[in-house]
Amino acid sequence: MKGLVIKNTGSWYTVKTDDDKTIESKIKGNFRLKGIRSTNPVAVGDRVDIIENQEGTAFITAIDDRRNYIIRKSQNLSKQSHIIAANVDQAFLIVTVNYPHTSTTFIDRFLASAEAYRVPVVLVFNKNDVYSDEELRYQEMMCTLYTQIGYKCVTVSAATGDGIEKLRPMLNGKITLLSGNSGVGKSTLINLIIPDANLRTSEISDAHNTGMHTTTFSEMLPLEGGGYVIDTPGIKGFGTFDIEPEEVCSYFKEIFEFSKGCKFSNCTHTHEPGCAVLKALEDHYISESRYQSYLSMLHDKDECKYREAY
Ligand SMILES: Nc1nc2c(ncn2[C@@H]2O[C@H](COP(=O)(O)OP(=O)(O)OP(=O)(O)O)[C@@H](O)[C@H]2O)c(=O)[nH]1
Ligand SMILES: [Mg+2]
Ligand SMILES: [Zn+2]
Repeated sequence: MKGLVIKNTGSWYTVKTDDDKTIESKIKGNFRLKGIRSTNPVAVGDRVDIIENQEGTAFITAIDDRRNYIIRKSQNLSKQSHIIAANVDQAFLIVTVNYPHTSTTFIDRFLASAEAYRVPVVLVFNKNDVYSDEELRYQEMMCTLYTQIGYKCVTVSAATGDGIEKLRPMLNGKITLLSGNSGVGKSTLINLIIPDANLRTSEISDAHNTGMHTTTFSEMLPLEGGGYVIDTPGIKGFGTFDIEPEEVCSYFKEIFEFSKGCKFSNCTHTHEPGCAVLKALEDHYISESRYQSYLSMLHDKDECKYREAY
């Protein structure tokens, strides 16, 4: 029997079968996935084969090839990865300019990893009901920056419902992953879009201005008009990226465009003469924050080399 993994809590996976039954399942045997050392061999969004057993549960016996996946590398040296979800049509990155503050480095790292796996991203700026004029101006600046690069940006408030109607048509019939830092309002937004989802939410900490990691497992929720949204645990950071320096640039859309004009084909856009990226940065066609994020990802590779040497 075939089905879709809609929830994963520890070693149990909730599978929705093609004839619309929901069965708690466990993995049978060892799945070896090419090249990925993952803490979860099966992820929410995976299409799987299952065999039912006498206890009313089932064994997962095979996984279909993935169209794509969103992965988070662990921050420690184990180099283990966690697959947040597989086979998604798009991701909504929920961003808050404050309560908690989402950094541009975090946004850019998310966008770069989504580019790497070819998942389109929409930036959803939430909590616009609580901001000062200054914070709203900053939010607008961010929207302008990312719109110019080519990302769709939407401003909403899950508290007042402002802007939510803009999200609905974008969700219809698609599998959409919601991601972002803890406390930005992912679960609150889903509760608003799917009233009987009843997802747990909790206030952010006053002392640290960060979320409490309320959602601990990814979960796929069906939309009335077809499609799914996936609620995910808040992420702090992405750990390091182990990608070749020449490759980093291709995950920053606008930097990549300018890099075509560089004098040297192996230009790292840091010091080389005739670098079209540095020129564009100087002329403010590339933003300082995006360039800093680019440098931080180039640097990841150095860190990895450094670590491997010891
Ligand atoms: N003022 C205001 N508060 C909001 C808004 N959206 C969410 N919140 C509040 O922010 C807090 C965190 O919301 P959650 O939905 O739990 O955040 P989350 O992103 O799911 O967090 P994790 O599950 O920890 O990743 C809750 O107290 C929500 O009520 C909003 O638009 N405006
Ligand atoms: Mg949550
Ligand atoms: Zn260059």
